[in-house]
Amino acid sequence: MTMRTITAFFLLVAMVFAPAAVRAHAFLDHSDPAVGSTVPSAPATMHIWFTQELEPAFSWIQVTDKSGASVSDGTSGVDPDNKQEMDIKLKSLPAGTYTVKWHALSVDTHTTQGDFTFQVKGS
Ligand SMILES: [Cu+2]
Repeated sequence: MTMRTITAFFLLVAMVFAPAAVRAHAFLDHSDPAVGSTVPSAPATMHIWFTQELEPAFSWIQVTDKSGASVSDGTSGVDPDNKQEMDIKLKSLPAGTYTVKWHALSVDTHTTQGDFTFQVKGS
């Protein structure tokens, strides 16, 4: 192959595979409680769903209160029955605002991360 043919070949390969790789990143799809929502009573578990399957060993989720202290009961991680879902069990939460931070390594080896808040209204 000539140099020009080789260059054209690699450009074609890049065009074919690049969009698929971008689509495959694990972004947050939705959560329960929902991103930015106010819930009437404390949820026992925070569930978040992603657009791609995750690598359990390199993906994590944490929930903290206003002072930055963890409110997890110690159990969190990728759901063994659904690798697009991470769950974290929560202590009994008083009314307040809570921050959820997540870090995900998708099966395509790209990492993504983000955070959001939700509020517990209390009685
Ligand atoms: Cu990716």
